[in-house]
Amino acid sequence: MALLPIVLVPDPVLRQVAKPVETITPELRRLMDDMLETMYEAPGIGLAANQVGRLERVIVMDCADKHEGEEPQPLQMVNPQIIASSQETNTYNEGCLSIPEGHGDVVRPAAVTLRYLDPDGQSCELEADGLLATCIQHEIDHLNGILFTDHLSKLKRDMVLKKAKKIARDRQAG
Ligand code: K1U
Ligand code: ZN
Repeated sequence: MALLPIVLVPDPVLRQVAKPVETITPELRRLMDDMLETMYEAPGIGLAANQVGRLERVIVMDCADKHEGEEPQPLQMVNPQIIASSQETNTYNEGCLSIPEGHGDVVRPAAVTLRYLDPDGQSCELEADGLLATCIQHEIDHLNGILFTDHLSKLKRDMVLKKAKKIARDRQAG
């Protein structure tokens, strides 16, 4: 497995819409394994293909609470689709591995039902709530070229992105 570079704002790939996967190949499975390794190393709880410069509709996640001693719960999803969302909402202070040091309160449906293919091409359905539901929606937003900052007020969005872009520039300058 390999660590992949994580793309930072304002890279245009973060604003592109990823394309549905037609065939799950060994190369795509390798990509998802590399994404999981990259996510764990970051560290993060989710990662979408756009964030490693790829435009296939794949996401990976692990929302297990390690501080509570939970076992790892890695998820690799191909062509994820939300098929139902709750009326009830939840607010979570989200971060993003592509927006260095950026955080903001985002309101989203508290629970979602998701359909996706697993790495073996099996069709799966998952009902999620809590942090997993938030993370799923954040990652599917990435596949649609949407960042969590798009859900914030203009004032907060501009502040978060200005700071993140400066950090990204400084990191690139070494
Ligand atoms: O997609 C991403 O940018 C990853 C992002 C996912 C996410 C975080 C919070 C709410 C929704 C989605 C992250 O993983 S940011 C880092 C993070 O949240 C974290 C890092 C270490 C331990 C626990 C959480
Ligand atoms: Zn993100």
